[in-house]
Amino acid sequence: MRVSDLTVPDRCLVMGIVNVTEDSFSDGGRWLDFDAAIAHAHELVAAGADMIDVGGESTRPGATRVDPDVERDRVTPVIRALADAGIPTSVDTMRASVAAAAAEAGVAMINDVSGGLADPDMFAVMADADLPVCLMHWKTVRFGDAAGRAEHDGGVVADVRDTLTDLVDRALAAGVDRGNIVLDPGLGFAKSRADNWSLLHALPALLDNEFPLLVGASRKRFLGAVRRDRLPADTTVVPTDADPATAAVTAISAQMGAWGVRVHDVAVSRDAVDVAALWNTAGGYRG
Ligand code: PMM
Repeated sequence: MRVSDLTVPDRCLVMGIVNVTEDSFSDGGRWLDFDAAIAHAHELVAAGADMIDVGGESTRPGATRVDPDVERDRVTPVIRALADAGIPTSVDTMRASVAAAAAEAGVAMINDVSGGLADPDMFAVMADADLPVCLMHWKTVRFGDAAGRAEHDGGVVADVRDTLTDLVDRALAAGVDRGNIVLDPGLGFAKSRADNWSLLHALPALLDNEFPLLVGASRKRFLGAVRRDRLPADTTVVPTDADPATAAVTAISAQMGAWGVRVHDVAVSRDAVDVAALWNTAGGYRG
């Protein structure tokens, strides 16, 4: 399996999210049960997902870390069942042991929000599995504390670029294949609202290298704030209210050449990437 095997020709890939967790920010507890997780994954594929990201540990601000065995036992049966059904998956984990078990279960990609830094064995497992890997930027003093704002010396865009370059170097040194690396700016991870918008504004600069880019903006607080900020202060805004803003980010990211988007509401983001693809080819009609 190579990144190119997952890449969708002529359009941005849509990765649907199935969090097999109790406490993820927008969907915690909904897909903890195996049957519910599988049914939801199938719904996402029917809605247009190209692959499914399966996570067993929440990274929401304030979340406590789950036991490694619990995390493994949440994700591996789901990955195995989806692999048996021919559905490509990624495993969203910061643990080398969980990534290795997921590889054993037939996962197609390892997605590590710590960029390989949270577990000293992660890069070796990535190299050994010989699978596509997503290395995400998360500058933090404490894994599990996405809310803690990090200082990004020299500006967040330069920091993300430099850090991602460093992660690539470490991964390559550990034996990860160059053709297996996907990068992710880590929207919402120890970043202020302004940081997130700066990174989206700078997407062309982040895309200006050889590695495919995954954008994970779905339902993040800075997108919820788009609507909340123009409504009366006492209006309740729930995470799903950010789905239209997420689709807008998807459309623009796709247009700029993002490799993929990681989203909860697959149908609207799939519409958005299809619109971008049709726009770019004049819908196949040339006048
Ligand atoms: N965000 C979350 C979890 N995993 N993985 C990647 N590669 N990029 C992300 O932005 C990302 C991620 C947190 O979102 P969730 O709790 O809503 O799943």
